[in-house]
Amino acid sequence: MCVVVVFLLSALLPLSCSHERDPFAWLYGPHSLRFGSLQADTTGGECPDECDCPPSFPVAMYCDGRGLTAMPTIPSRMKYLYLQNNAITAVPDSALVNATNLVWLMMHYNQLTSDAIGKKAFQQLNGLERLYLQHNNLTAFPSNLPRTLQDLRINHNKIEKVTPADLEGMDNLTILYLHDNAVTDMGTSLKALKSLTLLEISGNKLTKVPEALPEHLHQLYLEFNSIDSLPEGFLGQFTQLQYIRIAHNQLTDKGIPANTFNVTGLVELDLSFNKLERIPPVSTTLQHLYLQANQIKEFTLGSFCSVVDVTNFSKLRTLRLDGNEISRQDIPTESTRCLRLTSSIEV
Ligand SMILES: *[C@@H]1O[C@H](CO)[C@@H](O)[C@H](O)[C@H]1NC(C)=O
Ligand SMILES: *[C@@H]1O[C@H](CO)[C@@H](O)[C@H](O)[C@H]1NC(C)=O
Ligand SMILES: *[C@@H]1O[C@H](CO)[C@@H](O)[C@H](O)[C@H]1NC(C)=O
Ligand SMILES: *[C@@H]1O[C@H](CO)[C@@H](O)[C@H](O)[C@H]1NC(C)=O
Ligand SMILES: CC(=O)N[C@H]1CO[C@H](CO)[C@@H](O)[C@@H]1O
Repeated sequence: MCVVVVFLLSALLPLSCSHERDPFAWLYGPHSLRFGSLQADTTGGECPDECDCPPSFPVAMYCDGRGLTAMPTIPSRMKYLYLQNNAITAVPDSALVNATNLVWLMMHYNQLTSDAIGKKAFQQLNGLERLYLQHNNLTAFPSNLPRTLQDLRINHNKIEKVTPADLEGMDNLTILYLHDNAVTDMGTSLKALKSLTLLEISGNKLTKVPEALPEHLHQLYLEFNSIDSLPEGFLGQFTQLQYIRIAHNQLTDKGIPANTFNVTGLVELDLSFNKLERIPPVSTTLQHLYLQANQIKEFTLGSFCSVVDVTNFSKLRTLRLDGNEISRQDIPTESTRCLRLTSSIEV
């Protein structure tokens, strides 16, 4: 169908038209890119042979999944650069010098090591908002990352340490994916991230909750670490936290200060696969509570409701208690007055 349309249109158009920027570029499939590139925008340099630069979207360059082992040359007009799924090993200081207009830089699934990234490689990218470096072989944060970043994904690497200098001044960073690294300590490095709403730091080697967490977090994911206790007043510092997951850690009752989770605003709390022996008190506003695979021996209705009447009842919808040391008989019948919205309690 498309082929017929293109054929008819080109037959009807005067020849001179084809010297202009091609108005029908959007009709060509990906296989026609070579043809399209005859009229391609070459502002700031030619498209390298190993990449595609669609004439219909002249500020994007697609070099993903082509077995590249080195950085291509990058025309300076490019804003969106796709380099993922290659075997690129290095980003020398000179590799991005002309790419100062980049807004997105996708480099996930490559073979980057920290030693092979120039100290100033990313420094001049003054408008960069998204940087994807996940699934590489990095052992440290690259130096001098642009402070303009909003979304930084550096998960699935081998990073052991995060320092304040790595993240300082990233006032607009809202998303940070750091999971599946080997981080043992972050010091106060997260403190400066005043816009951060999502912190994913599961699958590291943390033994405690990072200090100075940003107060505007909405989502905090700390699963698969070795955290055995939580700081006093831990959730009081957040004004907008809705989702917190601390599953697969070493939490014990002793490590959780009284009323830690009795805070309004929280929607989901995941404490599964820990070593809890009792149900911690939670706010009546909580909606989803995961406690499976702990060592809970008793069903304490008071953990959900301290009083029960027409207006005071738990808003809990999901309650998982399977894989503990209680059975259905341990749940008193009056629970239904408190847990009115809970569709089923899994034990
Ligand atoms: C940067 O641009 C200059 C001038 O156009 C060019 O000579 C050089 O090869 C470019 N460098 C890279 C790494 O693209
Ligand atoms: C990156 O790590 C993988 C898996 O650990 C390894 O096979 C590969 O050789 C490493 N690449 C470099 C460049 O170090
Ligand atoms: C953050 O965003 C604001 C508004 O777009 C901008 O003025 C400011 O320069 C940005 N800050 C950084 C560190 O890029
Ligand atoms: C939670 O805290 C409120 C006061 O902020 C208190 O009235 C309520 O009893 C507490 N809930 C539980 C289950 O301890
Ligand atoms: C203990 C408790 O939560 N009591 C509340 C019951 O509901 C009334 C009306 O909404 C509140 O004023 C009480 O604080």
